[in-house]
Amino acid sequence: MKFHEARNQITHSQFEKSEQKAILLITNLNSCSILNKTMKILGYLITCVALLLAAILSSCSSEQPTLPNVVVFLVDDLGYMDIGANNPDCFYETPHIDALAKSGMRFTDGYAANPVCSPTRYALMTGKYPTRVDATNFFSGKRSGKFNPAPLNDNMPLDEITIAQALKEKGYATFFAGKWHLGESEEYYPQNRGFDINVGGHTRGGPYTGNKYFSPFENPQMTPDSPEGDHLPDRLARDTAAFIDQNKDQPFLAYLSFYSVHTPLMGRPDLVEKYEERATKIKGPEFAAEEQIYGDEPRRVRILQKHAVYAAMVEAMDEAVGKVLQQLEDSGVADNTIVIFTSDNGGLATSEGLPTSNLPLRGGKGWLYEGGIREPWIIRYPGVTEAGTISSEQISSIDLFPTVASAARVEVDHDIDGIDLAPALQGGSLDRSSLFWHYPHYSNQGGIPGAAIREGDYKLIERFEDGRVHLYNLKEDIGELNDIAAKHPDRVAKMRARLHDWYEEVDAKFLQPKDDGPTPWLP
Ligand SMILES: [Ca+2]
Repeated sequence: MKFHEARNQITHSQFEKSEQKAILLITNLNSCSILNKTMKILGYLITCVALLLAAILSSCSSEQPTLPNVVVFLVDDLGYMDIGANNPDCFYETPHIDALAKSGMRFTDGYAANPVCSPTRYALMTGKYPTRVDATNFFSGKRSGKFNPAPLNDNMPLDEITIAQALKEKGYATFFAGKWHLGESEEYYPQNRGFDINVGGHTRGGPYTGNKYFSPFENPQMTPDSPEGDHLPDRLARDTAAFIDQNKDQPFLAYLSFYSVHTPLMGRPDLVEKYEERATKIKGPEFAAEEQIYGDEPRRVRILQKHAVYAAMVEAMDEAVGKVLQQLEDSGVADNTIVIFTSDNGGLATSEGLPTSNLPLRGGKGWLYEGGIREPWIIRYPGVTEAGTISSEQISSIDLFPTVASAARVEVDHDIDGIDLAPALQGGSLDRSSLFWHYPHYSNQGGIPGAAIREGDYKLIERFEDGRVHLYNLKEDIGELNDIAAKHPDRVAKMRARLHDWYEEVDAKFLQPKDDGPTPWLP
């Protein structure tokens, strides 16, 4: 606000009155003592200045737009191809998520920071690569193979600044519901990491207490428990909706982190029945063979979506998303609320019931192939995103913190890895050359210990047992079936060098020898 603009906002009558009185004073100067007159003139001038200052202040506050609310939907283990918006042939119905995509921006090349859970959740909370704190596997996954895994830090360190803390300091009301999986004891739980309210977030990575997805939930952080017959995604959505309505008159952050659609595979009976019937009409081979890290046998991978229970879980989650989105409308805050929808890792395709297919993406949860890391990413930012737009910018979980912080006008004065997505949300491109993944672990799903770097259309995967690399052109080969490393030695050398520089930058750790065992490869 410029000085003259503020001055113009002083009402004419206020100015005229002051000016008239000043003129009157000047013409009467002769009849009073000089001191007296000077004091009176000064008094009127002070009045003018005070009016001007008041105008500046009031115009500043009226010009300042309200801080936007933020709603984040994080779905556990939801694959890129599990929503209709990304997959027109999707077996599962996701009308509310698809409608959200139509009203905002959908990203085709959005990623999770890691192929499994806790590291991605750490990245979403902090804006940093999980490797910086050795949070490189789900907490506390320490499975070994030919070698021992890299050391794992299985708590989100207490000195990290979470997006909830950053917004809370800005005056936001902050709410968390669902799965947390970022620490083993209460000091690490959401209520101690920036959230005013925590419904159900604790140390476990799934709904493993009580009747699991159906009440009683017996979740130690969810009181009171639900009446019998309640379904977990619906309970979490109702609590989120209630929080939104109670806080509609002030800025808020609502982080709904579904336990769905993670195992145990349990669906609402009416939905299971619906999809069982539909599954009978789906023909074709359901499974194929994938390479794996354990033994010499190939691993089974699902290549056809037709799992009725999983489908029921996806649809119930979508219904819960719809309930929260409807509350934004009913509370009159939809036009000032940023909605973000994403997942923490790829769809589960190679273990624990093999419930979904990520085809044409290779692999799934626990793998560095696209099936393990490419995610649904939708952002609706009223006034910024254009409805129904699609962006192919490469984005990652690390970008949530800076994007939300920037929207909430929070100054970020500590180092993070993510970038503000605002240019992409406005339809432009991002200033980013590389994205990195680092997974020095033997996944429960058969995935290999390794790392990956993506630059433009190219993705390089480096294996940690023996240092082998693979290069794929994702534009021509999204299924990563055609390794072109041998044809592009220069590109391989450059991407590998940048990956190795990044290892140094984030102090990456690698596989360890077993007692008296062979020494693993090191970069
Ligand atoms: Ca997960």
